Amino acid sequence: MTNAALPSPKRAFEERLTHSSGILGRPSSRRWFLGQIGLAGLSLAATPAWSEQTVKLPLAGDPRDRPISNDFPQKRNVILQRTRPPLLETPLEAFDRGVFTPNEQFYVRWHWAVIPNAVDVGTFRLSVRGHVNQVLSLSLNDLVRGLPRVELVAVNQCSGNSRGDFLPRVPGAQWAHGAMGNARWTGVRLRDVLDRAGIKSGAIQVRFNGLDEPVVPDAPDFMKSLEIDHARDGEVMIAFAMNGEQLPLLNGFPLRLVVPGWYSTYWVKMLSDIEVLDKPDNNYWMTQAYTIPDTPYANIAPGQTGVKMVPISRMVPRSFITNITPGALLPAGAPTVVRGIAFGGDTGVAKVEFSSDAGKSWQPTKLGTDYGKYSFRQWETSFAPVGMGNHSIMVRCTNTANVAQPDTANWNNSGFMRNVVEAIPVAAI
Ligand SMILES: Nc1nc2c(c(=O)[nH]1)N[C@H]1C(S)=C(S)[C@@H](COP(=O)(O)O)O[C@H]1N2
Ligand SMILES: [Mo]
Repeated sequence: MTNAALPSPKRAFEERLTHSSGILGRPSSRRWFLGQIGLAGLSLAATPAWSEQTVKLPLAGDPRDRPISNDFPQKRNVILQRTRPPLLETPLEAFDRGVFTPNEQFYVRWHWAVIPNAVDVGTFRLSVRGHVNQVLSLSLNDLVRGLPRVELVAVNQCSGNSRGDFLPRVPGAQWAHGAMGNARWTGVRLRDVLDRAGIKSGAIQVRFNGLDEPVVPDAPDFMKSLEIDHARDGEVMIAFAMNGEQLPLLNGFPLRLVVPGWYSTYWVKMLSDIEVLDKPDNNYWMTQAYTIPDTPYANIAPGQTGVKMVPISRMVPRSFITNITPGALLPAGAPTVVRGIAFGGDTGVAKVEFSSDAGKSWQPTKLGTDYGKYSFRQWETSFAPVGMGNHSIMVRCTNTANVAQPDTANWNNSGFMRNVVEAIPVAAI
């Protein structure tokens, strides 16, 4: 068989999406099949059979030990933070292996535990309604075949990434740095979908809802909204693939919103309903949860009250050393390669600098391939630790808007938006 006779990956992907009856029966569609099986493994994970292997997270407080889990569908070697709803963290070494975070190690975060076990790709519909000229009910086929396809590499980061480093400590998932990931997203422009429905004048926001539901009836369903101009900026997309494969169920199969440069709370998963609003969305998830102090770096003093709060939005620059972990022993006087990843937040990476003397002096690093302004960017340099003993190594990203990471840590009650220059203690021997 010649290569030309093989279906292209794109074609094969379309076939998986459009032949729903054949999907379950066709062994060649194994990945898609897994998406159908869904969360069957979740009930198993509720019994503590997982904890043979653990990881020690370099957090400010206990517990630092976390199990490594293989008990969730389509996930392997992830750090278990919580079982129901699933909170799974990406181990740091996944970020050292490449600029794209593998789907099976991509972190997972849900607010409510009622998540469909499976989604039938044949009957699934995305509704577009509200302040529109024409209500739409779109099948996956309509989206995949009927609209221009777009692709974008972007970092998905939880607002509370690195919350475990907040001092004084704050409640919420005690994430280390692995509540983030970088992927190539494939889908359609939200704008194209909205234009097909036709937005009526007077529309001000667009609200997104997924198939997950609260565990008790009066709890607020998870929904997020964007301003109409943001929703129509041509960058916000409805993704149906991630790193060239269908979305893992736990990352939002079959559709999720991608809001480049914005914290992932807006990246609504299992997206099934889009409502154009002519009034501001005052739902709990917009006005109570995911708000930050309206101060530089969302920073306040612990205990400070009377602070104006605003919805969290754009991300800020961050960078990480991925090949040297806290407490590492390095050869004194000999060159050591140091590398990692950086991202600019809501814009690209301009430069990444490295310090081996706790921030007194900085050296430039070499940047890796540029996959676009919303992507991780790899960086690398080398240094020779001067003298034996303890050192603090650091890395600092400056983005293309000339915003650099701060050298003191922010603090707020929710543990949001950490982006301080991180210090890694090492010893030269
Ligand atoms: N439907 C739905 N979408 C959601 C959420 C949710 O609870 N339900 N959580 C949001 C938050 S706060 C985060 S951090 C991201 C996590 O995305 P991931 O699980 O794909 O990493 O999903 C976002 N989208
Ligand atoms: Mo989040």
